[in-house]
Amino acid sequence: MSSCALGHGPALPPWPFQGPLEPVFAAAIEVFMAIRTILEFPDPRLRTRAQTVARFDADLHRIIDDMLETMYAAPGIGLAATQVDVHQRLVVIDISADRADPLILINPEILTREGEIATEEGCLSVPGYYDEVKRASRIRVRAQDRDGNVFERDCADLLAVCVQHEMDHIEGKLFVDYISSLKRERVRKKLEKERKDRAARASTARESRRAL
Ligand code: K1U
Ligand code: ZN
Repeated sequence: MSSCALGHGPALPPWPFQGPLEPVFAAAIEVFMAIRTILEFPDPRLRTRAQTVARFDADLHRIIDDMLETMYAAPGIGLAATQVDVHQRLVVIDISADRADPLILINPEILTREGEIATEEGCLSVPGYYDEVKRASRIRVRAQDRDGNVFERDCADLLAVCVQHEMDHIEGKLFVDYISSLKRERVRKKLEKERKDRAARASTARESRRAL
């Protein structure tokens, strides 16, 4: 790791940050900005089936707040805990235009499904890829809120699609599982190449800083 010119610690990486950061900077960003790293396909951790949330405490509230901040910053209209490597049954959603109407679903269950809707979906864990997926157009969901209170909600259209997409994440399922294996393999190769290129650029940048 290169040092700061005053000898107080590691030198700041060039802005904008690209690729993996030195652990000390990644930790500082997590503490001060609470934006968590989103796992990308084909990371095997995205295939984990999440555990039931049992404790509605300050740790859970911290994860929820970080997930909301991460979703708004991405930007996205939803985020599942699995995507930030937290394997608990927790999702956050906000499809509102003013980005000020968050819906938090803990231990969600779909009680009823009706109709069908085909939507062009995206995923923060599959950046740059969009494809049509057919899902139920109206669902009734039962979940718990951040304090553990049980509630039920009817969801339609984009909200219904988003809830189903996020609930797939906590089962370890991705929207690319609904497309052909040929397309999925193409997406996997492209994202693997982008990840390797990013890592190589970060390594070159580290070497250059060391040489200074
Ligand atoms: O789970 C995720 O990865 C988030 C994903 C949710 C989703 C999108 C589309 C259909 C179903 C579920 C996203 O938010 S992708 C980004 C996106 O759709 C968007 C971003 C900014 C403004 C509007 C939409
Ligand atoms: Zn997703």
